[in-house]
Amino acid sequence: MTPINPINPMTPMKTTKITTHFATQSTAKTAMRNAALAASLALPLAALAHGPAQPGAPMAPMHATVKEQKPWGIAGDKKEVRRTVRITMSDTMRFAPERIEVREGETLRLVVVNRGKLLHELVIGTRAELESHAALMKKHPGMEHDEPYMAHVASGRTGELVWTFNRAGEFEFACLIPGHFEAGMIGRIAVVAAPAAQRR
Ligand SMILES: [Cu+2]
Repeated sequence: MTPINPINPMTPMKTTKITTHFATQSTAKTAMRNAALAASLALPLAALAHGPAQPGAPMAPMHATVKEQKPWGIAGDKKEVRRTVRITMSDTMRFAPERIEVREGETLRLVVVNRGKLLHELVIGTRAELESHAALMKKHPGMEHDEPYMAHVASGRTGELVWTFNRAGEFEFACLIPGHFEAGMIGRIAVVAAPAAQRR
């Protein structure tokens, strides 16, 4: 409501308008600063979660089109696939096989079969990466994420991923659904160095 001017009740007081103007301006500035801060804080989480960080934020092509080199490899091209490895997942919280061996530079098609009644997933990474990701999923159970190095597979379904193991080393694959990782739903991937890169 507009305050009544006691001197002339027909003229609304001007002072209210001025203070409102200042208040609006400083609020807008603060909001902008907060938004910038929120955006910078959201980045590390968004990088992990890779869902749309904020509604209304521009949709960046975060996966499929962008191939990001990871310590455990890079998203593969289907036409580079020379070998398919089938891995089954079960409610006993185990993968079969539990260990696969890959040559450095090899692109694998991983066909991931869920024989259980629960949702399972296969996520490739280093032990450290998988552990921190599992901790994050425990904190945010509904967290949505999708990356070229993971496959979420519903009960009775089959998922697939194509990955190029262009870094030699010992890596792991795991189901990071809370409880499953802790129950030992972890497998191992040995990426054997290519002959040219091998030391004598
Ligand atoms: Cu699982």
